Amino acid sequence: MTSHVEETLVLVKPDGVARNLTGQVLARIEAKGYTITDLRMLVPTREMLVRHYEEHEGKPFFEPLVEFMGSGPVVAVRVRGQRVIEGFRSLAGATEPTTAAPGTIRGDLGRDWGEAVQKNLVHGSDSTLSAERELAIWFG
Ligand code: IDP
Ligand code: MG
Repeated sequence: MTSHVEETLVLVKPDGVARNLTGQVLARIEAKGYTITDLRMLVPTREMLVRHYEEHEGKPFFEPLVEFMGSGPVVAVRVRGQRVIEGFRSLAGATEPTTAAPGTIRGDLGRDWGEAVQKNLVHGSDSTLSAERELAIWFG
């Protein structure tokens, strides 16, 4: 069997930190069996966020997204495991918390607040390329 041990970037977004859900997110990652290999809390700069979300530049939710992500502390987590990139995306659930499946972080803990940006508690890298790029932004 092929080994795909890899690392992903997880962010507990400002809504997750403000709602005191950081522990629950970390607990779900650990309970699943993945390993947290680095972690930091910071208020990201606009420059970091524009780089992080470069694929979304020009979309109607881009400015609200950057503003929201810079509105308070974020917990950045480096997570390691076999197929963890795909595995954490599955734990996080769909982008829209209203329809994210129950059992997922977004489905269990999130909801729509009627704002220009979906506040959905967590970010997870979506590919090995994104993970490497994003980990460099958040952990240098
Ligand atoms: P993902 O976080 O599930 O990978 P992306 O499409 O990469 O979703 O979008 C990045 C973030 O931008 C989402 O997590 C969400 O906070 C926000 N977002 C994405 N699409 C929309 C939208 O259509 N309306 C409002 N906010 C959105
Ligand atoms: Mg994404």
